[in-house]
Amino acid sequence: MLPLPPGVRHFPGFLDESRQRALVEEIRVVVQSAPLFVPTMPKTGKPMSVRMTNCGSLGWVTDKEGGYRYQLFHPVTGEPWPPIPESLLAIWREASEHSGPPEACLVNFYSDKAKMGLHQDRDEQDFSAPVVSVSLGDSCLFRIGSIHRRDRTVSFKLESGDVVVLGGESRLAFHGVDRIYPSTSTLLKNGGRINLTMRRVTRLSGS
Ligand SMILES: O=C(O)CCC(=O)C(=O)O
Ligand SMILES: [Mn+2]
Repeated sequence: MLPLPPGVRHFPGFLDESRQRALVEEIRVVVQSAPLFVPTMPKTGKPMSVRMTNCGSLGWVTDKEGGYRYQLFHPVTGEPWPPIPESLLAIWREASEHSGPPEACLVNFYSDKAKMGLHQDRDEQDFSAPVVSVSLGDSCLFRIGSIHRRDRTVSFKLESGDVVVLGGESRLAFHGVDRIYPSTSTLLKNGGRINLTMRRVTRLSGS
């Protein structure tokens, strides 16, 4: 495989099985109060193939009218997002090398056919903090390039328990998920993949 772009760190098996199982239970609790919703693309209103929700003080949402944004409340229930579970905050502390805590954790659920097109994470005000992403359940093919959409990309598999950090030069790198490999994990009873993406949104005061 080609080397990873500078600023991308991949930690295969960062979470052992018992940490993965505990995390799935915590995400179930999050989803009970903040149900998965179908995000839609700005302007066209085309539904994305993933379903999503959030935890944290801010949550990332998108719809036809409002486009990509962070907001304080769930777009369907109108309720504030539930807090980020302590076990996820611990992963951030272990992997981010950043002093401030994450403010948002996007929860993406991929069924067998879901994918995510090449995009940048750039709706945050603070790009000094990395994006820390956790994979649970079925494996996927992840792709990442540079800050220019047309540059060469490298692809690699993400498996359950893997953590990826996008920081430094790659904080704004284009990335996406090309496919899910169904039935490659038994972690989730009904299959599929969960991705948890933690981000800082606002600048830390004093920095
Ligand atoms: O599912 C993944 O591994 C990536 C998700 C992602 O890039 C995002 O939600 O912005
Ligand atoms: Mn992303």
